[in-house]
Amino acid sequence: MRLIPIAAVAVLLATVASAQQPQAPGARQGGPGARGGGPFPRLQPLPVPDLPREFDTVSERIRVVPFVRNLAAPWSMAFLPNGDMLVTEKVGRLRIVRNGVLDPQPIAGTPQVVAMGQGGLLDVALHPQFAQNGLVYLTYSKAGPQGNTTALARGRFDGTSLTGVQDIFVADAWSMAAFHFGSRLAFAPDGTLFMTVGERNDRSRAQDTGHHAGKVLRLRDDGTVPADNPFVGRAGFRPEIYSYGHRNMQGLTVHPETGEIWETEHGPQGGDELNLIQAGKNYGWPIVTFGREYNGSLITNQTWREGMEPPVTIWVPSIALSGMVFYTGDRLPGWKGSLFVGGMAGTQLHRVAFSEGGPQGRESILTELRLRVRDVRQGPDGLLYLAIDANPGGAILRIEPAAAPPPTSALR
Ligand SMILES: [Ca+2]
Repeated sequence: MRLIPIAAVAVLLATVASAQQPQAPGARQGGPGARGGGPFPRLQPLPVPDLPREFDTVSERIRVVPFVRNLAAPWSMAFLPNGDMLVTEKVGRLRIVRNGVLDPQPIAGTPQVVAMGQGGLLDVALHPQFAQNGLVYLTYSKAGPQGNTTALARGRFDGTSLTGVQDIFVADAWSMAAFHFGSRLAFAPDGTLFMTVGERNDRSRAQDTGHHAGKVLRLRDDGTVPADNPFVGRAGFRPEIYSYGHRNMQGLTVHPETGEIWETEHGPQGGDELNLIQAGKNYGWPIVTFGREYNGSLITNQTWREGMEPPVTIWVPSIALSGMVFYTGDRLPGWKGSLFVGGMAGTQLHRVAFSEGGPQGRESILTELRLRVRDVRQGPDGLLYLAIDANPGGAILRIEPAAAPPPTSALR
């Protein structure tokens, strides 16, 4: 087990990029045994283990403990100031875990969601002054005359139920199908709220700045537009847009020291991206990508273009990146400063280690468990919590330190 140096990843990228130029010798459209159509098949996920298990990783020996069971497709987690945890279930319920025990009764007052395909009740975030105002933010798939879209609702949590829940932003990202909703939330240090909206599996929308699909949005805490957004007042741009050219962004987090906005998004077959989000930038989809169509054919032969922001790093094949967090705790000191991101189809927790110069290496963790990791968050106890996407059988796992980490050799 070793950390894959980023330099090696860059070589891999170059290899992949050249392989994606004109068809390699022997490569064919279809061919014997080719099935075409859907994504390349993966091994079936396994059930969440009943008992704690220990694993060696590069910098930590860890114990993985089942924390909460019997959830239906948990999508996101948020820790309350008292240590209790809110959990969204994609099927449309908001749950609460008090002192490690799941309340059998869902929290009342949540919006009616379209629980279909990739849609449902999605992210949950607390207002930065939650302790004073009790405000909880939820993203969800909302039905309307034009099909469904991604909406942001806000309500006040009184410890038992949500009251006064109302939509404070409804994205103009309508579709009759139930694909690519986004929609992660993250509050920036200045109190503005970032929200991702996927391109609804209609890739032409990602470059069309006349609506919200395929965009990272920046809102005030009441859902209105901050006056200093990059495209305010510019013709042809929705004023909520902060960056564009995105596909389906399933992870979003704010760096705890720099305040930078980091985002993950799903490529098609290959080309999952980690992006550093900057105001007004174009992130390229579908003009540039490291991914291919699910039948293996090219989407574009360009992986980079002047004026478009390249990803910080990519995953080929895709692992279906999900929620993420920069680890800042003291309980797992070897992981301090690393970015952790879930992998769903790739059934893993993925670590991106950083040094002063930037991302330094990557490591796949918990592949042995073969679980779809939908979200990862740091608890107030300095431990990591993983939401495992299964229905039935969804769960929250906790990662604790075990014994000393194994000896590792220096990277070459
Ligand atoms: Ca991109």
